[in-house]
Amino acid sequence: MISAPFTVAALSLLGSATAQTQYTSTHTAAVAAARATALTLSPTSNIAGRTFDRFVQIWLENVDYIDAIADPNLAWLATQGISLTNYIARTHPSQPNYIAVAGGTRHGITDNNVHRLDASIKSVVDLLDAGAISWSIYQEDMPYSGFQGPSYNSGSYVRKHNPLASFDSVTGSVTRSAKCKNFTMFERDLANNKLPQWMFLTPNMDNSGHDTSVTYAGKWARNFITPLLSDSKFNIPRTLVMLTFDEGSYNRDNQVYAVLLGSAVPSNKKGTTNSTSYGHYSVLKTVELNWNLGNLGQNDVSANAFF
Ligand SMILES: *[C@@H]1O[C@H](CO)[C@@H](O)[C@H](O)[C@H]1NC(C)=O
Ligand SMILES: *[C@H]1O[C@@H](CO)[C@H](O)[C@@H](O)[C@@H]1NC(C)=O
Repeated sequence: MISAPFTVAALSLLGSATAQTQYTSTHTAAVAAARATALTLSPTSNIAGRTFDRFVQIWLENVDYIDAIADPNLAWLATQGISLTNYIARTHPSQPNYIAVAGGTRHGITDNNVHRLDASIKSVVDLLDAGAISWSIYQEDMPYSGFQGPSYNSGSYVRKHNPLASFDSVTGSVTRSAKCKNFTMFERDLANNKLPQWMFLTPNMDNSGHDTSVTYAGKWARNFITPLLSDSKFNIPRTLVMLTFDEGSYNRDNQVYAVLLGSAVPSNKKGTTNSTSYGHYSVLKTVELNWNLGNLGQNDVSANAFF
């Protein structure tokens, strides 16, 4: 179970009393020390879902639907799955969209600043844990599992794009923090056949398109996802992958590209479109119905599910 050197010091560093006051230093020595002790967990499970047995979200940044679907690589990916042509992001700027998909509401957050949501506030991982569905998030360029700082590596990792970092119910838990990992751990978990049933991937600020362009993000997404779709350790039977954007530009209606990929998409649905009204709360609702997890009592309750 425990795949990293694990000491009592690591436990106390992440104890709930010190949630979000430890593990934030980006100084070289502090990072090296934390890397050596931070608990990392790679749980797996095998609970059959109604429509899929594995769910993977990959979020890109800040492009309107019409510009994303005009990109050749994103357009090609759309032909490999079901394109949701009426998917509206929740709000602007980035962070409340990530909070929304994890929490079923923005919890009043309207900016990209560091926020801490009280430990009593639940997120999707409370539902997953109660249902014994293994989960992990993978944040590219995060220095080690459970890092809580606002950014790292000259801002290529940012907390505002981390869906769970604002929830004290996650950061105050040693075992939950140990499942907030980086892309090194994604590659390792993939190679070791240790990917969970639910995962969320955030590419870094270049690969997500935030600091680059839709062309850059489209190339990255196609190059990253295509080999995964033919990897039997990733695209296991009944795998659903959703590629989307956190938000559009400020100039339009916040409609974003959203495509469903993976082995859970029936072959006769590949290359089709679906114009049902969806958004970030639909993602929660879909996962809740799939594994019969109940709900968070927020906007997830009334959202349309994908299936
Ligand atoms: C990713 O996280 C692991 C586990 O904490 C750590 O050992 C590794 O050095 C990190 N990778 C990078 C590139 O920072
Ligand atoms: C989208 O369309 C609606 C209405 O026809 C169906 O009920 C959904 O099952 C369908 N969903 C997907 C992912 O294609």
